[in-house]
Amino acid sequence: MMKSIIFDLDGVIVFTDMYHYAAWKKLADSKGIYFDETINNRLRGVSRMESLEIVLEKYEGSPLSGEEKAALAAEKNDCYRKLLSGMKPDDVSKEVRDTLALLKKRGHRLAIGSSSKNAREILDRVGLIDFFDAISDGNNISQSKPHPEVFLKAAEYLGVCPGSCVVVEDAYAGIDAAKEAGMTAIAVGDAASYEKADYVLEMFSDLAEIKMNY
Ligand code: B16
Ligand code: MG
Repeated sequence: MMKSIIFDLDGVIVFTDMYHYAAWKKLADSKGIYFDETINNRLRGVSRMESLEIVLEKYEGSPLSGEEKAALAAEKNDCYRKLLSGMKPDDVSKEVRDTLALLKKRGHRLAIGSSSKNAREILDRVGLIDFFDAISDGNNISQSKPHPEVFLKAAEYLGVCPGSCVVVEDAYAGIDAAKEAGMTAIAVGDAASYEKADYVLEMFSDLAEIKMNY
């Protein structure tokens, strides 16, 4: 039996964190809120509204209502989506594309497990939407990483049990979510230093070297 592989999107397949940064920075600057790349790193894998709460830790104005917060999140998302509109197939590296193709050819089922509500749009723009057998994203979950829901839903959509899934993640919260779901956690990028990961990838293509049948 081949393991199913669930990929986080931002930071693993594509690198939209610079767009998230630009959009949050624009919003923060317009409201006089201090924001930098260190704060942006804390937003990795975190839902939009939870990200806003982190950004607002530096807000010094009068308390904001739920409606005002929703408006701020919408403003950030409008800006982010404008930046996404320039994405194209070249935004996925040859290495990532070739590795996904190889894993698929070997018979692995592939899924996305992303906190983003824009995941389908991104996958569509980079021409990968048909590559995945299931997509679980910010639109089908009520609790975001480190809660395991997004990965458990991906397994459910694939019709496989969680124990037969491996997760590829760049965020600590995502590694925690994978372990909580009872899945094998493979770390890339920022998560590579996290001791809870079962495997660490130096390069995305190393994924093809890990034994993933059982
Ligand atoms: P959206 P991932 C996450 O994607 C991003 O890492 C995180 O920075 C973002 O806040 C979250 O998606 C929600 O994104 O505003 O597009 O719904 O890493 O889980 O693929
Ligand atoms: Mg990520």
